[in-house]
Amino acid sequence: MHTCRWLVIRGLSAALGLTLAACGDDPPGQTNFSGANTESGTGTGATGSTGSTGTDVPTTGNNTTGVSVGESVGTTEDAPTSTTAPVTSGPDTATTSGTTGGADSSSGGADGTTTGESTTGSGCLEEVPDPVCSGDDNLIFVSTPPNGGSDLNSGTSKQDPVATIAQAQMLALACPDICAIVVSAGTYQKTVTLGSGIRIYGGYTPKSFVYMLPANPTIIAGTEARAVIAEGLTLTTIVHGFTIKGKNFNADGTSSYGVWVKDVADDLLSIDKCTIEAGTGGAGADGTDGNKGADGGLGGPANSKTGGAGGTSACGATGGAGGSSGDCFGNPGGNGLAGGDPTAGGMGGLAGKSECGGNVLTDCNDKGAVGMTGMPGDSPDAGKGGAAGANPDGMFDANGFWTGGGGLPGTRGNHGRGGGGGGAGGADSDPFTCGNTTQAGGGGGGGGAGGCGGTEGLSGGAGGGSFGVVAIASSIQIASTIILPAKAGNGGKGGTGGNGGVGKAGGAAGKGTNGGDQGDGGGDGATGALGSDGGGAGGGAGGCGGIAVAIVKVGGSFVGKINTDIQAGGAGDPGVGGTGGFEGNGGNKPQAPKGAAGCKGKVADELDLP
Ligand SMILES: [Ca+2]
Ligand SMILES: [Ca+2]
Repeated sequence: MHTCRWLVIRGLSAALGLTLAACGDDPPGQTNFSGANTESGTGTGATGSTGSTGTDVPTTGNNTTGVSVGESVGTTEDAPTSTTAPVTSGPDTATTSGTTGGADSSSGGADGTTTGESTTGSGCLEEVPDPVCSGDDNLIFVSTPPNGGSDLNSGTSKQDPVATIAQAQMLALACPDICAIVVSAGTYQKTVTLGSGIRIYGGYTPKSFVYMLPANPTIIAGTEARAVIAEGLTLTTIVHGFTIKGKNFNADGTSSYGVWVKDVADDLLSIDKCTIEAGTGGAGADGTDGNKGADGGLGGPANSKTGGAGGTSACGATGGAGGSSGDCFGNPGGNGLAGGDPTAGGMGGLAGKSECGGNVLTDCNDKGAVGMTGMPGDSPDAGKGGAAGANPDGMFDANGFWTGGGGLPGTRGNHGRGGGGGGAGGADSDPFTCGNTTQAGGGGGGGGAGGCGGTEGLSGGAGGGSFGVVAIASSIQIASTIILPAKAGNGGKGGTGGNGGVGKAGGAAGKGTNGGDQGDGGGDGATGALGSDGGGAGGGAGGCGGIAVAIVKVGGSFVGKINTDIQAGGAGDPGVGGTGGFEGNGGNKPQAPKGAAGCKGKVADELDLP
């Protein structure tokens, strides 16, 4: 193997320390350098007691034992430090080679070969970056703050790790060939958006950066709906050795996605040795309840011969106007209306017959007839309950987010119909032989307005999905990874349908004019008729439960799997339908039907969606 080693040659003074890089196989020189290294190391070991670098001692010691890389640990680690700061590197060199190096450095004199044997027998790790063995070059280091990570650091050495994956990616992308990122154990509380060409590896021991995956859980904890985002990658991108935890949601039907991939072709993204724990989907929102319909207005009273006004209505379910009477006529009441709804009834009452003949013999002892009462409005039809959503799979929208199967709202109750106006009384006109008088009838009362229909209950929202990996228009590879969907959200309850408004009474009638003889004069008008109640609205359907799926392939995506273990999540329960509203605001009146229950979510290892 072609190894590079950084070697420090201690000259006459530490201040003039000279650093050389030696590459390849050069046994003679190497031995000498190594010897020099050990010597200078031991020599400065005394100086090493200056402290700050003292922490390196156990670290490097662990390294050596952990991965048993041996000699190159000391040399590789020392070099950059001594390069940047020759003076302070003295202790560093001393400590590392002093402790681990005693035996190692001597064996290390034989260079790569011996190093390989003294480790695992196969040299540096090849599956992942191995800074302990290969040095810090071309790597960006990440540790949690307790382990020394800070985004003010350079990130270019074990001793100088940055604290966030975002900062590490920025630094890695600035490297000439894009540095790989090595991340030590701990929880990184932030959703990661992968840059194109990023290779990021978890599973390293803090400080020493020995790779030991199971022992070093390295966690990316999502802080939004998606924990890891990969979109539009055009270079090979690798995520290795992480536990990826989707964020848990409780409400608003929010879905949780562990790894979300969009527009990544050609297997450019590989996910290796990860554990993907999806978060819980949020419960769907409850449907909004309908409102009670407005009550009708009372019919207006007649004013003597003038008919009363029909009751007013917010929805056009007005009462008919009462008929008015005048010289030798009486008008019928107007029809009540239902605001365009097909509610029947509410015709105005007929007017009373007038007695205005001019026959001096027969037209004296007569009187206008009483007006007829109008018809009350009929009961309107109730609204219908909302139908359930029929597609539990839901769908992905153009932005790549899932929405569950939605139910329908209920429908509005029909409006009641205004009562018909009362007919006016007939007038009476008598010839000169009996007074030559004309007396008007009474006006009819206005019909009461109908109640408005209740407004519909809206459907409950679908529960949020719980997704391990979602690939949209992509082709990716997953290897040696465990995927665990969680519980999807339950569907929201359908909204309750509103009650209908109350229909109101018609107005009082007017009396016919009378000169004193009860056998003569105008007829009385009729009262307005009662407006009918508004119908109750139907309840909204419940929302569908969310789905829990380990791998979703959208738009013909491909997800290659090697040694991938998929476990089952839990489907969201259907939301119940909302109850229907009552006609006329309750009592023993008819009730509109309830909305249907939502569909049950599903559980699947894999699901293809358009
Ligand atoms: Ca008459
Ligand atoms: Ca008369």
